[in-house]
Amino acid sequence: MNLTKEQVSQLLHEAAITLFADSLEELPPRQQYQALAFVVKGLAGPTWAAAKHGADERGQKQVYYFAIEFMPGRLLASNLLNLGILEPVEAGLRDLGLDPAALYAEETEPGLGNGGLGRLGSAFLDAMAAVGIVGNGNGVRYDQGLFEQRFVDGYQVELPDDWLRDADVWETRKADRAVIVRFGGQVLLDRDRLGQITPVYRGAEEVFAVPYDTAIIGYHQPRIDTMRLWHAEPVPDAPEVLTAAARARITAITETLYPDDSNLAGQELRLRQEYFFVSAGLQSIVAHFLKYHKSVLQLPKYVAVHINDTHPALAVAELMRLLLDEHHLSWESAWQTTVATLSYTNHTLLPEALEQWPVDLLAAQLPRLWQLIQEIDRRFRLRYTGPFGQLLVDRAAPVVDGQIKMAALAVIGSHTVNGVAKLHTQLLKTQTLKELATIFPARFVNKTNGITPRRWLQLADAPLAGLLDVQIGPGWRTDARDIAALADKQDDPAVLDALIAAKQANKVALAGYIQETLGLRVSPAMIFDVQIKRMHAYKRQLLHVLGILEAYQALRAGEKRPPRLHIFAAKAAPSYTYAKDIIKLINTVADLVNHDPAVNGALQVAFLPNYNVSLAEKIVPAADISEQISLAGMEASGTSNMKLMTDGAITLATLDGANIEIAEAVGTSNIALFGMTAEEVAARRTAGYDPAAIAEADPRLKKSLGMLIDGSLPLGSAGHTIYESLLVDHDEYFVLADYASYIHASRVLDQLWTDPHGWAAVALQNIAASGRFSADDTVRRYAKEIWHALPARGGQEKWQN
Ligand code: 6GP
Repeated sequence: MNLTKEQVSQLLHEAAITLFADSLEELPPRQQYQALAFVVKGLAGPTWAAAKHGADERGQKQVYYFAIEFMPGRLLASNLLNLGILEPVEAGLRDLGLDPAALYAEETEPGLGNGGLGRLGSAFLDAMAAVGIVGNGNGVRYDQGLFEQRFVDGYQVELPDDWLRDADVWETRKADRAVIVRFGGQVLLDRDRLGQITPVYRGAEEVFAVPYDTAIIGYHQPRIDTMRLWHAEPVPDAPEVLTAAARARITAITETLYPDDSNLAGQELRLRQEYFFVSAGLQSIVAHFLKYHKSVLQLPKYVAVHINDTHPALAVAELMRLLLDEHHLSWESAWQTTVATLSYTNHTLLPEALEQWPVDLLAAQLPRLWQLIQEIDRRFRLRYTGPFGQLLVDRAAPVVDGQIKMAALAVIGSHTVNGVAKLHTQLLKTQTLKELATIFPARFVNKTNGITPRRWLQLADAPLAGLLDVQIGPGWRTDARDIAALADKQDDPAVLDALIAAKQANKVALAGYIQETLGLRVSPAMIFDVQIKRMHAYKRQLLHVLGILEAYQALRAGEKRPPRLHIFAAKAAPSYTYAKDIIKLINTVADLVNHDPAVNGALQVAFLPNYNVSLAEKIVPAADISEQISLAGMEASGTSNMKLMTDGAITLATLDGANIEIAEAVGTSNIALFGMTAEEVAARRTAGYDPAAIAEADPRLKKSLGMLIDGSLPLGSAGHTIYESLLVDHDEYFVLADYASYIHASRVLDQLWTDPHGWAAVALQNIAASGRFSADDTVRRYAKEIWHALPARGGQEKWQN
């Protein structure tokens, strides 16, 4: 798209008048941001409108990505970049005396997810648009995003995230496309004389599902995809007047992300959320499809629906319902059509995250779906008990012991199932979903995750992006695989110096942010050692803390070590008290080391509050070390590992998730690996393990653990809880088992740091090897091998003015 800075100025002034009846100069920064976003939305509008019909008219297959979470991050800069107008707009803003970065920072990030799952969904939407796949997100428009995190006395405090307070400029409410979703009541099956069955609903609760659409602009592409999020409202003009309680029950569906499901009411709400966006999405897809095609039998030829983790797995039964009840297909044709349309990705091996619903709950909320799930279960058992035996089929079936197993439903109702890293897919096939993989071996494939280099490199890391342009030309901006060309420069001292300078610039910026946020003065000359991800026992932030306490003791004993700043950012789920105890621990350790003159300048800890996409954009480019230290066999893939590598951090990692493929890509001499493999962990679990003996044998470790309970760290009950989890409750996540090799690997990095060019050469190899983790490639593989929706010209068409 062509735009001059003069046009930018004119459009902005007009928008200020239109929106706020005030001149641009008079507006507060928040409104200046809104005016700019409004201009950008307008610029994208015609292409978006054309794209909506284009795909249908060309008969191009569309992908619908169903996910209960999306984390798009701030959109303004990303949209400008993708439209190809970042430079003129920034120049125009500067001419007007406005700071582009300050305006971008005015945007409220939609925190409609908890972490990796939601961020991956958004990266995939961005990537699909970039490679020319007609992609649509389908999710939930929560009134409140994930909580805003603050620390009070070192403890996490959760504040509501009222992200819509100032309205979201990017979304468009499409009230005319609303559909009705039904819950509860009774369903009777009416059979007419020809044997056709029609369900009759009595006393069902009707919910109005209103879509809000956001444009997903493809990088330098002439077309735009859509993220559609559904909002729950009472049906307007309904014949019955609803009580306040009935209205509240409806609006609760899209009020908050992830209600506390430790009680039945929370579980019920979660189930209602899941069905709500699945039913609304599928109803609107089928209705739209039939505007262009005659028969629903053609659905799989033109539509792929992807189930992102099990939260949308009810899609299997809901699509059956639509095909049977509303389009009157036979069971066999409906089933064939359903399976050929759906595919499923699993994102976790954690047992507590594998969803199951009590039959009573589901049957009460979704009586018609319960009938269909029973029939799916009955036919599954009938078909496979002969060949595979009762025992195996009982383990694989969707309905077992009064519970409905969503992963089983998803696998049975999909044509393809994938894990998100090689190891993860392997573990799915051999452990978690072993029985289903025995029955459907050909269904299981791997698709390792990816990240978008546009956000993490082009936007977040301008110094490195500029360096790449100079050293290898700008081709990498369209095809991340081109970054590989950087590998040849590893012996060029000028390139290594430039790389060090680029990293330094990012570290200076982050140091400023740390000072501003925590009041902590840090030196950009330190090693920036980063762990950013959800707070969870399996991710082992605790191991990192024990490493800090080891260094603390070493420094106090007079050892010399390169100065290191440990940076954490993480939210703990509000009801996960153990994770919250670890937050308290990190903040308390930070307090100790940051105030001890004996180590000051050599060891510091910064725990930045309120981790989200925007904060990650500040931290990732400034990282020297990327801590990926989960217990092997527990992290499905990880994606912060990929982002940090792309921006030139060296990975300190266990052989878990995608770390294994990162090691393959970069070579084992360019990554610091440590710890047990997944197989060794499994063997150790069986053999038994004595953490107390390990602690006893290592004086420093023993001292660190003692600090948890001897008053040197004022931790309250958190210290005892953590101490006992490690030494009394058998250290479920094998923190102590991997401790010695973790310290060793970390010390190897200390050694490397003393040789700046040696360090930079390793960082350079990491950047050069990161191209294969581009989400563009990942979605191309999904499109080719799962969705069968690769664009005809490989998505290589260029922007037309
Ligand atoms: C996460 C996995 O924990 C992470 O390893 C992976 O990189 C990410 O998904 C994207 O695939 N899983 C979730 O966030 C989750 O909620 C149900 O899984």
